[in-house]
Amino acid sequence: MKITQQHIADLNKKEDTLFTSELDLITNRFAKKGVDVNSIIDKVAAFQVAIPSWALGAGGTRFGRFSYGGEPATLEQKLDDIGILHALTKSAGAVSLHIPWDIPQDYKAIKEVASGHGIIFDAMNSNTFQDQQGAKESYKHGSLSSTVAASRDYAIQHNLDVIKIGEQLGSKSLTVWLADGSNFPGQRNFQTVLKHAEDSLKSIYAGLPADWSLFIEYKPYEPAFYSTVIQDWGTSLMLANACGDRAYTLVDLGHHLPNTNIEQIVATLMYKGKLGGFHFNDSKYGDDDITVGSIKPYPLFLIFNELVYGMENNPQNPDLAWMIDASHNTKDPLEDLIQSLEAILIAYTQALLVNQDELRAAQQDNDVVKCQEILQDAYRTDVRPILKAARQKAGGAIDPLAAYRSLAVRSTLITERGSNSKATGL
Ligand code: PSV
Ligand code: MN
Repeated sequence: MKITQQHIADLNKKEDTLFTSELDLITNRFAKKGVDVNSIIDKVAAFQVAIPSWALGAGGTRFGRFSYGGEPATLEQKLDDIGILHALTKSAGAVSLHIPWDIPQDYKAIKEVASGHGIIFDAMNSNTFQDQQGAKESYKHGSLSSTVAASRDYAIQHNLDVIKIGEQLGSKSLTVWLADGSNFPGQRNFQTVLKHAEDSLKSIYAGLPADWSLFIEYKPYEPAFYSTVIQDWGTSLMLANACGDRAYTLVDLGHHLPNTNIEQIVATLMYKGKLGGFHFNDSKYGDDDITVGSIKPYPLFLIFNELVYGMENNPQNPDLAWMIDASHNTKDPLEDLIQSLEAILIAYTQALLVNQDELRAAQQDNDVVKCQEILQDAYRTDVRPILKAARQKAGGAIDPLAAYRSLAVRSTLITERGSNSKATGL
């Protein structure tokens, strides 16, 4: 199924144009505070988030997985699904591939499908957390940090192979998430595994093309339950520094212990020019991978407040590779992704509404109450009319979820692909 510009135009015509008067109210209110809503509309329209190739099917847990029906069974179909998301939202113009789940068979054809949808290939993701069929070495006792030298070499080679695949697609970055860790005290020598991880990452970095970046993701626990080799942002930053200038830390919202001040981590990394990638999701307990903004929208806004400050004030930090890293256990994956994209853009827009100069002055005056008022005035603004205007301007649907439902996308996909087709991934 392909959504055409005509579909969008017809649906937008039917959309309630009430939002324009709501938009006028916001524009006038914030103009008085020295904030230009028209320039915010342009920034929001330009914001693009990569969709991971593993997030287009219904996810699951180790206890079970229930397919949603009409799931994309091939990489082409996954790109088609992202094409649907992008046509509706105009904010999903990139895909992040996971290797070996999605190795292209015909590069030329895959690139054509992607460019036909206006999709670029963002960060490539390696997978050294599972043994693949026919694998010559096992990751049972770790990969880049394994006690077994052959397993380390095998994992390094896999990452170099992923780079080769990415080069053929036009990608410019590699994300390494290392699942290595231990389940029992005493099982590993912490210093030895850290040294192995560092040496392996340096070998991968040495094979990185000159215009590529390396993103090092961290996570406190899971799949290992006692220790994880790259458990926190400090370890990730240390390893990135050991590799070189084009190695960065990647922050995944779900990869923190409860109550961690993620906005402060973001600020620290950007100040050092070392925040490279960002994975969006939300959680109640751990790495739950649920819809962005569904549990903790205020912390998400506070994180965006620091991201916006960094984007505007830290030229030493590169443009970020944004990606949604969520699972959709009981929802239509495409509807869930539309909801996540909406939540991301809402938090971004609210952060853009903060008058940074006014905030800086209140901070300087130690007017704590005013600082809070400035932030919460932005956070408590219903910014959805700004999102609608941005999408309309970019040629997307004013209300993407309503458009998705009125175009009966899921039932069309089920008719085209059947109700038993399954997407690869977790
Ligand atoms: C690990 O939990 C992670 O966040 C990494 O980004 C992986 O690549 C992704 O999830 C999918 O397993
Ligand atoms: Mn992630």
